[in-house]
Amino acid sequence: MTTESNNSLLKNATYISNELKSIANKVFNGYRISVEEGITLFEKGELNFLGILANFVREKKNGNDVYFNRNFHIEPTNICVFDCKFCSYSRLLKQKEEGWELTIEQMLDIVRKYDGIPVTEVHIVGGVHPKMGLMYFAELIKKVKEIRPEIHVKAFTAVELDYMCRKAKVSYKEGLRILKDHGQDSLPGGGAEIFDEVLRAQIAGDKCTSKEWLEMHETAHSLGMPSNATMLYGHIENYSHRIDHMNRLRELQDKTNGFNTFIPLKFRNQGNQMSNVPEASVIEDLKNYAVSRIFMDNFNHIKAYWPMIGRSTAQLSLNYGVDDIDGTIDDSTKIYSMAGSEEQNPSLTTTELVELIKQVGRRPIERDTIYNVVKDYSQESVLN
Ligand code: V47
Ligand code: SF4
Repeated sequence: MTTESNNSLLKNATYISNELKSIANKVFNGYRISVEEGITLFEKGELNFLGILANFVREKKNGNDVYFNRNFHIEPTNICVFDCKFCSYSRLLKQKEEGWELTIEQMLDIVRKYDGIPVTEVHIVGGVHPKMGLMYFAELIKKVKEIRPEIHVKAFTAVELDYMCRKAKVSYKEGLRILKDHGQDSLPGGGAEIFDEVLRAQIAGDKCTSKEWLEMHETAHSLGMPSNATMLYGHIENYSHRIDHMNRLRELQDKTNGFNTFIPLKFRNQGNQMSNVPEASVIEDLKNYAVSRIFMDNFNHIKAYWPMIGRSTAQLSLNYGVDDIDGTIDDSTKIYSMAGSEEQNPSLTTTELVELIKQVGRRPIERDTIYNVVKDYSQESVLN
């Protein structure tokens, strides 16, 4: 729909309040909405109204394209010095027998398993192990690159990096420089959780602060390492907390333009200390994607992490602002399966992922980590 047709549709819609109409006007005319307006959208915007706005922004930025990439995950360990209340995955060092610790050789075997398979990215994230330090991981990355020189290494959340730098007694800049020199290309978006300091203290007590998370990403961007950003939602936060979180990211993006994508992560409540907190509904998930798309006007992409929300909601999300459904993953990403994700053994072949996108009338585009087009699958009839 054009801006004009959207504007006239709204003008005549008597059931939409003037307050919402004025926000819609801003969106259709390309203006940024304020923090207050973001909260109003969450509180008063009905799902279909939000969907029209979010889809307008989504199609303006990314047309009919839906991105995915071919990647695999390495989770070095689930031993963690922290004890986030929402985490179902981590084990303390004293519970070592319930956890895992991969050796460098075991991790390199995972890389070798993909010999001859055209993956473009390896995603390395795990618990914060007290004995796996900066130089250990720098060596790992160097060896990964020796096996697969062209692969993009997206590794370590700001939480893991903050701990590594502290232990090694180096600044964020020095630590990231060492990892970059050993072959790390970018940072994933994890560890952001919710930036509000009061809530963060309650659910993610002693790990790096919001300020430190943002500083790590700012430093990475200054070194030419792009990153992603996440937000854990649907737990004890309210709408103001969500918009505050997004606003801090929007402000940093204005400064650095180093974020590739924003990934809302739905809180799952199985097997953790917050199992008493009910999970958000699918309607809430879609509202959250839509408001994220509308509010985060300087982020090019909004990603739905399909193993977490499941294939059907991932398909629906493509009409509510999402333009990326992450990767074809055929190993077990345990951080979600242990928390009760929709997909217990997340695995989709490229053919299945392409079909999932085509089924809802969008164009499947395989991308690399920084959104270069690897292959346009929209015209493919026989898929590999
Ligand atoms: O920071 C942990 C989340 C994150 C639960 O950058 C949970 O491309 C829901 O950040 N319910 C780590 N979420 C994973 C992550 C990620 C995932 C996919 C792609 C990218 C990317 C990054 O997982 C943690 C935390 O927010 N998490 N436990 C749970 N119970
Ligand atoms: Fe450790 Fe990350 Fe789990 Fe927190 S979310 S306990 S930092 S693995």
